[in-house]
Amino acid sequence: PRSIWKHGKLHIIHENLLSRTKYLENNKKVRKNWTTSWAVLTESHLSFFKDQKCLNAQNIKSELEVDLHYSRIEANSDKSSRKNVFQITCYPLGLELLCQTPNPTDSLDWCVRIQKVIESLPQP
Ligand code: I3P
Repeated sequence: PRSIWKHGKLHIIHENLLSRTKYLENNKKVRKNWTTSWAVLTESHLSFFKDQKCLNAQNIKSELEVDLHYSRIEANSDKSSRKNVFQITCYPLGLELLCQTPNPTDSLDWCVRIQKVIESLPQP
């Protein structure tokens, strides 16, 4: 998707494996389906790719892309029995995403970085 490119280059702030599931879609609760894929944080988006190799492709295609302009992050979530879960709410999509890492430090690291991106963007 074009939106994660800047001056023809993908400006990656952070990337790593990240587990995720949708919790709400179009403001409706959906059945959880946890998947682990390659997550990429840029200056405006959090995008998920099947694997790291996908980023080398000509027509780079993400599985899911969250516009952080209209998003909020919470470092904890009571919506899962799993550990190290944080939650991203994206208003235009009516989307709530739960994200998880095996390690608490990595989870907090994602949160801090994503929060910084959100704060750097103009808020509606
Ligand atoms: C769900 C699945 C999820 C689990 C969820 C279950 O069952 O086990 O992993 O969420 O718990 O309902 P199913 O596969 O039948 O959809 P967590 O792993 O986040 O706990 P929940 O009902 O408490 O949301």
